Amino acid sequence: MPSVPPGPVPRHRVWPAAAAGAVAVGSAVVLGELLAGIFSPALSPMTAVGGAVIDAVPPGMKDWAVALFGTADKLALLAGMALVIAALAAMAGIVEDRRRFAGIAIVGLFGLVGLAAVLTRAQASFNAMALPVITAVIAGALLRFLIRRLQEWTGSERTSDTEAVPARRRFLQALAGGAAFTVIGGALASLWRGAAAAASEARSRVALPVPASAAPPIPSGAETGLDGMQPLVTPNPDFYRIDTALTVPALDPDTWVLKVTGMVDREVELSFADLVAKPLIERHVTIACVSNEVGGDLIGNARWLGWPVRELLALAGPQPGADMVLSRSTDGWTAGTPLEVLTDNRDALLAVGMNGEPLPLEHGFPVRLVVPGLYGYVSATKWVTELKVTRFADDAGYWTPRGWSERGPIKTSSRIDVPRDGRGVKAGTVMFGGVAWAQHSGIGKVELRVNRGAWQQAELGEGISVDTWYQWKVGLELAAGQYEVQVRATDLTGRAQDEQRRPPAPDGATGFHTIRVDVQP
Ligand SMILES: Nc1nc2c(c(=O)[nH]1)N[C@H]1C(S)=C(S)[C@@H](COP(=O)(O)O)O[C@H]1N2
Ligand SMILES: [Mo]
Repeated sequence: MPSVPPGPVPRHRVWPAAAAGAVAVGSAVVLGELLAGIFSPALSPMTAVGGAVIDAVPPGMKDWAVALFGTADKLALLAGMALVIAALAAMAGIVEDRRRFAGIAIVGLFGLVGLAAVLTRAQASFNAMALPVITAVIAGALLRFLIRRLQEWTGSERTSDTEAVPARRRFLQALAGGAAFTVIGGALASLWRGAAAAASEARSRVALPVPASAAPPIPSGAETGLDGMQPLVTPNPDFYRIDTALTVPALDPDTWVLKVTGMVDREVELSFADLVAKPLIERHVTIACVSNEVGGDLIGNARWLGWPVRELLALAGPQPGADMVLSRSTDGWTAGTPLEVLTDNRDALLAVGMNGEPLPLEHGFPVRLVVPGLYGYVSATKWVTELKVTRFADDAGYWTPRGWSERGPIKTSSRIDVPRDGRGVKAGTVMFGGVAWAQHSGIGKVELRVNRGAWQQAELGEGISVDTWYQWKVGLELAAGQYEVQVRATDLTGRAQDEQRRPPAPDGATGFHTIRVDVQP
């Protein structure tokens, strides 16, 4: 790099330095918003900062803003934030050009403000905290890069004529690239944000009906009460999320329709209003992902409100020969479910509610399928818009041609949650606890063994139903030392969980969850 002779900063460098600051910070903020759009709208740093601003301004000023901008008040706030950020970023550019790291310090302050805003939000999570940090780090790096290019250009202008023109071009190219990313990415991010905001708004207007058949009450003996156990009913924000959707689909319940097509006597169309007017039932069902490793956490239990799928299928009248329902999501994703499972007496639901709320956007708003006993990839279609009655011989769900089995009944399994793997505990009676599941058959018993010794029966919590997981606990007498502890579940028909270790592909992992326990004197 050519050395820069000392002297006053030339006036013509102020504007390019300001532009470099604005472009660096703009690109990083846009990247943060795009990442939020991809992972979850709830992670958006701009939304967190905006929310904190709304909470902080005095009520009088809020009224004034609403009076001035009407329903565009949120948009006005975002535009205002963008202006303030651009101004501070331009300043950071100018400052960084004069004094190395001074502008980066300003950018770091931005990151801290974003982080503080996230921490004031209700859904503050580790992931949400990562985004402002990533944004600030990238902004700082881009700022340094652009200012370096700028200084190479202005430096070379004073030292060599031949270097100045290419150096200028390099700076302007980097600047233009960043500006283009900011504008195009920003437009994309605001489109996503608009769609997600509209869907959230529509969701907040949904009033779920009272179920015609309420969920059976949770038995008092269902929870073991052991410290460190996962909640028996998984709260929505903690529920695992798996899907192929790059951005969360944003559907409008007012225009949503579900079509029943294919091998049926009559095609049926169902609107959201039609659906919620049906006699809905509410049930606890534990759903699981086929990718869940033994001992993994891609499983959750919720109280789902919905209409039995068999009632809808009965209206359409499946034709003889049909053996599969291909459910399709608005984004084209599909699952192939045996027709039999959707027409037998189990509570397979077209669900609209999750734990007393409309489905969260990430979990399929406005309507998804929930089928007790089957892995999600062959049953739990979110944002569902079509049920095609067909045959396994003619159609296949999304994952089947990609190496996963055509059929995916959930395998009986169990997990040790207390103590955590590798954790040290005190010698004496060591309490163990966890969950076990055999959806639609129910759990009959859970046993533990230490260092491959004899199986010892655990105390089994009362199940909510055969379609949910069961909690269990047991105290074992252990002297100081290192132990390997394994768990095994047996369903109500007497079938024990498969001992053979197999990976998740092609139809679900098997083997015993095994933990190490370090017992201290
Ligand atoms: N539209 C759509 N629905 C989908 C999927 C998907 O990729 N797209 N994935 C399925 C899989 S593999 C699982 S395990 C469950 C997960 O549901 P959850 O994200 O609500 O926990 O959704 C199912 N429904
Ligand atoms: Mo899954």
